[in-house]
Parts: sequence; structure tokens; C-alpha cells
Amino acid sequence: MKENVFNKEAFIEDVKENVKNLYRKTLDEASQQEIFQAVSYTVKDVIIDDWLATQKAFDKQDPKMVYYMSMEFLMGRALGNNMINLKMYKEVKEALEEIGLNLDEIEDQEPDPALGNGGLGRLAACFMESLATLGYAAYGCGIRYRYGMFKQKIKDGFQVEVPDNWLKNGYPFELRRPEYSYEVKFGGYVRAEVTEEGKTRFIQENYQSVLAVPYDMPIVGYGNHVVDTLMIWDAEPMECFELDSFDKGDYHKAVEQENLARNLVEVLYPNDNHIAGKELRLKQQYFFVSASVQRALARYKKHHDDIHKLPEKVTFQLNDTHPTVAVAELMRILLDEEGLSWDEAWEITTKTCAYTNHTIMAEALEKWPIEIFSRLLPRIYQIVEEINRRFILQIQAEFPGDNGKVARMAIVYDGQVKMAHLAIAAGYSVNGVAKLHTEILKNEQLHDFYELFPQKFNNKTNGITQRRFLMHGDPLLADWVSEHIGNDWITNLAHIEKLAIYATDKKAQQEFMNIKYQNKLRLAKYIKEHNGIEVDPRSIFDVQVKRLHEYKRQLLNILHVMYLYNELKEHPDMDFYPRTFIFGAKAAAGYKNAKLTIKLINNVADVINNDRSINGKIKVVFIEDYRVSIAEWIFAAADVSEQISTASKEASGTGNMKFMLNGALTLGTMDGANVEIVEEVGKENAFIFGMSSDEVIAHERNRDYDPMQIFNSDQDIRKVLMQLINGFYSPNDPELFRDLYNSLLNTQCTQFADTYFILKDFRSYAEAQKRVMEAYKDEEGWAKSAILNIAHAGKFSSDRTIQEYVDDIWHLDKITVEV
Ligand code: GL9
Repeated sequence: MKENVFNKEAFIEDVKENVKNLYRKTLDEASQQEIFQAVSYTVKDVIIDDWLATQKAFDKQDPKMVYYMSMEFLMGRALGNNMINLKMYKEVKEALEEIGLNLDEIEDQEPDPALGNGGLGRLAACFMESLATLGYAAYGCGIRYRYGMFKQKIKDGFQVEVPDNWLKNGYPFELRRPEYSYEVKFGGYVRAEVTEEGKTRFIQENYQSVLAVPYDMPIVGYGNHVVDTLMIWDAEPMECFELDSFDKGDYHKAVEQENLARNLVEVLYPNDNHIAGKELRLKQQYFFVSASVQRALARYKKHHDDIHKLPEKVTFQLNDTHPTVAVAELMRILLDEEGLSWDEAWEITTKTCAYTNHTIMAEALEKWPIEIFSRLLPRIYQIVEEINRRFILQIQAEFPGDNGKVARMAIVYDGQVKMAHLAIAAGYSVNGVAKLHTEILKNEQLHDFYELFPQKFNNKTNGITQRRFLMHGDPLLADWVSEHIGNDWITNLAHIEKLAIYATDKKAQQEFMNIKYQNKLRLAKYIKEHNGIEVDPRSIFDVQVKRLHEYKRQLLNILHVMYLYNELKEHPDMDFYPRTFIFGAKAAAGYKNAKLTIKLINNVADVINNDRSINGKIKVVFIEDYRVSIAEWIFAAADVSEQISTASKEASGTGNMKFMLNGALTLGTMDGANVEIVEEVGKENAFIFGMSSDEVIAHERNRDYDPMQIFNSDQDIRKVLMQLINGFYSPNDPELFRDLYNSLLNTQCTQFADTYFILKDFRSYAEAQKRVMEAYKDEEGWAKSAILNIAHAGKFSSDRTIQEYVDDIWHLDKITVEV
């Protein structure tokens, strides 16, 4: 295969040309943003050739392909990673430096396309990158939200949400493809018509429609010339309808239809592990699913004429239940447009769709009121009802007389359409995202379904891409790894195990600690600039960055900080290693306790950071607007990775893997993928605490946990909780944190006090934190553990995850791209 030979002079000439053509400027007149655009277009030129060649390879090699359907793709910035995967990053950096330009600053001009909330959306982005790198044909299917995840501002300690207009300067890495537009229909009614051959046909009438227009983004594989495609859909009004409507004198409807198109893709719902149940959300789901399925089928039919063989060439992976209407949409097209019988259509559908579950949180389970669902999608609802009718017959045949099963498993029940049940009934595969999570699905959450379809259930432990989260985020460490063990880890992370022999090498330990220090300096500088807080890069950087959610227990972390501070005040000479507690988290806009926790962290930070008497031994930092780009720097700088969710609640976690790969030690519960991290690296190289998932589940079942007993018997905990309501951290409004206090103790205010067992795990957490401190004092021991963490992160590459999806679920063919 030909390497992309990089020509510095030609690259710079191209950038200059782009600045001239785009802005009628010379390079020295251009702003940083303009230079970012020009550099991006130059890089895009390189990508385009590979992209074309990849499409040619698809046509010629006719591989089976996966359509990864997801409401969210949390891509993060593209420029840097595209250059890394084109193997031109360092060369471009040098070329730009020679003409006085700084690549870091240029990269910093790119908005983070934040078309996702958190782990689920970032996983989809890592998966696309791994698919391209492994040489599989893949399309990501999603929505081109005009406003992605909101920008977070911290004002007076409170979170304020600001719209993120990421498209305002134009996004260089997208391509509008109007020739692949499709109509998507909403509402109206369904008329049955008997054809001449005596078949019944169903026709949707009096509907509103929008035009789905795709924007394609390139997904560049690492060094293999493969460029897959992320298609994200924009909504435009159907032009012709307006006139039609005026003709019919239906002005109102024409306006409604315009508004539908305008509102549809306006904004991403900012909820993590929680469903808002809004009608517009269901519209978004059907909109992108219908358009994607139509495009996939059109592509298939261009190359194949037997629709029955669709499962040999196409698979739809449903990223959580959000795109599950795909099942019914595929049925609709096969029945109504392809004219297949129910059994033929069902056979194809159930061999084409597969479902991934990402959470056991009850409030995240999607259920749509029949009223909304049937009004919005009348034909789809008919089909779902028929799937349900047949599914209930199957349940009854399998478990005769067990009416409880029907009640628990039906797709349509209690006035609701249950999307997970539909996905499991129709999917040929159901997978969880970490070993423990999959076991909980099989034994608890989806036990009834597991009894009916044991063969469908499988585990695919999540992973992350080392190209972004080591090569791009932590170049010093990446180079150091390569110097010691070569480059193989870049495309096969299992090779990073070779690093293990350096864990006890004094020189390697020194070098590692020095790189960590450099990365801590980089972050300390950022914190100084953005928070005005001076942090000591020699202190332990103890980090919890992730969405704010009660089950993730940021509250446990900050309560422990309050406890430590009390200890330090009482025993000023106690043995203590300086600590910087770093938080970063967005709270869903309507999630009160989550937002209050942010305020608490900031108030605690204010008090502690300004208390001279503790000599800066504790610092608390809340990083504003936590997002992919800053995350890369944070992982690189972390010593301690806080993964402290209530056991059983975090399906997998993926931040835990990013920290590990960057040589941070996990302080965590036996939850999600933490279990497998400890399995890989060994208990002695992590700090594990707290209840097991079995214990948590048993308490939940028996309802026998009483936090009040702990409050009454543990004076340190009591003191910390009292500080929530005595104005210690909020003198002007002593009642400010009352709701947090109540959430822990007061059954009047929450169904169960301390739902997430914060007080129950507190002592065990505090004890684990002590072990962290002791361990850090032994610098060599710490370096050894850190290096072992990196060396044992091999399993957690999304390349491994994708290969498992391919082997067990998708059965894709590899393609090769010649250039
Ligand atoms: C999540 C889980 O909570 C995480 O534990 C898991 O790692 C990711 C990816 O599998 O999926 N499920 C979920 O709803 N979210 C997750 O992060 N939340 C969102 O990002 C919307």
C-alpha cells in the first residue's frame, strides 16, 4: 500500500490557497479561525481521495456493512484526529511551526461537535473510528442537531446552560448530500385498500412530511486509507407541499409543516440515563431512523435485486432503544413498499436488527404513551400492535398460564409502547456493555426475556480508541510508549502489555512520573487561566469527570472532601499528602439535585481554597464545560480516577478506561467495567471499596437499609451532613443545600432515603482514600502501579470491542482500499 507521502511545501501552499479563496486574505491577515478552516480544508482534500476510493472498494468488494444507528455521536474535534489517522500530524505541526503557526492554537479553534450527552454518544464515536481502522464498511446514522449539548457556564457557583451554536462558522468536515434526501411522514391516518389481486394495502393519508437531508462526515481509519461515513440528518421543509397546500387553501397546515422541519433537529435532549418522554423526541427518533433505513435500502437495491437476502449484506445495530422504531420502519417498507408477506418481512427484519442495552436505570427505559405514538406514527403503530399480538402468542405458548409473563413482557401494555421489549422481540442479538452489566440484565432486569431467548444474549465490554485518548491527548506518553515497545499498540492495543517489564525499571518510572508532571503542569496552567485557582502540580490530582448523576455519586466525593477538611482543621499536624480534587460535569438542565451538587462543589471549593490555615493542602476545582477536548488533557494529567458509582448502576463506564490508559489508578467500586479493569491490572494496583452489586441489589429487594442509623452513630458523618444545613458552606442561605441533606436522610422527601447508599459506603470510601495517600507517598510503588495500569489496558481498546461485535453479531467482511 502506498503511504501518504507528505510534502510540506505543497501543504503550506494549499493552506495559503484556501485562505485566499475562502476569505480573500493572505495568511498573515487571516484570523486563527480562518486558518483553522483553511488547514481543515487542506486536510479534507487528502481525505476526499481516500473517501472516494473507499466507496469504490465498497462497490467492487460488496462487503456486508453495519449501520450503527444512534441518537448521539459525541465526536469531539476532528482536525487533530484526522491528521493522526492520516499519519501526518507531526509533519503538519512542524510545517506550520516553520511559518510561525501553532497547531494547538489552530486545533483550539474547532468547536467540539457535541452531538451527544456522555458515554453512550462517545462510545458511538469510538466505534466508528475503530470500524474504519479495522477496515470494515460502516455507516453511522444520526441527527445533525443545530444545537448539540449545551455549553456550561458557572455563574456564582451555579450551572447556567448556554446554547452551543457549533455550526456558526461552518463546519469544514461535513458534506451536504441533497441527492440522498428522503421524505419522512408524520401523522394523518391509514387507509386500507384492497388491490386487484385481492391483497390489502395500507396507505398513510393527510400526513405532514419533512425532507431529510444527509450531511456526511468522513471517519478516517488509521493509516489504511479507509474512510467510513457518519451520516447525520438535517430536516428541511418539503418545498412542493407548500404550494399544494395553498392550492387546497390549507395555509395552516403548510405553516405547521414548515415549523415541523424547523423544530425537528433543533436541539439534543440533554438527559443522561433519563428519558424526557417528549413528543418531539419521538419525532426525532422516527425522523432519522426512517431516513437512514430508506438510504440503506436504496443502497442495497442499487447493488442487489433480492430483498430477501438483505441480512447477508446489511445489519442495523440499535444503540440503546432510541432507534428501535427501525424495526417497525423496516417492516413497513418491506410490507407496504416491497409487497412482502408478514412472515417474509419478519424473517428479514429479525435477521437484520440487533440491540445494545446501555443502562439498568429504570428512569431511562423508554416507554411511549399509545396516544402519542399512534397519533404521530399511525402506520408504525399498527405494525407494532401486530408484532405485539404475535409476540404475546409466543409467550403464552412458551409459558402456558403464566399471565405475569405477558404483563411483564408485552410490547404494548398499560397504555404504553415499551421500546426495549420491541427491540428484544425483533433483534437477533441483545448485548450488555460490560460483563457485570450483562449478568445483571440476564439475572434481574431482563430475566424473563433471557428465559425466552437465551441465545440472543451476549456481552460486549465497551472500549475506547487509543488513537484519540493516548496519541492525541497524551503525545508525550504515546511517544514514550513507542520508544520502549514500538508502534504496534497503535493498531493492536494488546501489544501494550510489553510495557509491563518497565514497571520496576527505575529509569522508566522516573520518566513516566516526569511525563505525568508535564501533563499536570499543562492542566494546572489551564486551571489558572480558567478558574483563577493556583494548584500544585506536585499534589495528587484526584479526578472525577463525567455527567452529573446521583448514581455516579459526585456527592460522596465532595462529602468526603468536607470530611477531610474537618479532619485537617481539627488536627492541623496530621499526616497528609497535598491533594487537588478536580471535578467536571454537566447536569441535565432540569435535574435539581444534580445542579445543587455542582453548587455545593463550588461553594466547598470557595471555602477550602481560600482558607490559608491549611496551607493549600487541599484544593478543589470545578472545571467548567467539561467536554471531549478538555477531557483529553484531564485524563493525561490524572493520578487518581474516581469511579465510585453505586455498584450495579454504572453499566460500564468508559472514562475509567481512558484514565487507565493514561496511567491513573482507579479508586472505585466493583461496578461496570471497573470489575474487568481490576481483573486485568490486579487488585493491588487499584483502590476498591464499597458494597458489591449483589449486596446493593439485596438491600433494594429487602428494603432494609436505614441511613439514619449511620447518621446517628457516626459523628464525623453527622458533622458533615449538618454542615449542609447550618450555613457552613452557604452563610447567606443556610437552607440552600437542604434538598441534598433530605435526599440522604429524609424518607418524606424521597421514596427511599439515600437511594444510592452514599452513607453506607462512606467509611469504606474514606478508608480507600487513605490507602491512596499512603500509596502515593511511595513514588516508585506508585509509578510501578501506574505503568502496570497502562500495560494492562490492552483489553479496553474499542478495536477489541468492534472485533467482537464483528465476530459474534455482525459478521462483516474486511475491505481493502488501494490508492
Ligand atoms: C451509558 C452508561 O451509563 C455507561 O455506563 C456506559 O459506559 C455507556 C456506554 O455503553 O452508556 N448509558 C447511558 O444511557 N448513558 C451512558 O453513558 N448516558 C448517555 O450518555 C446518554
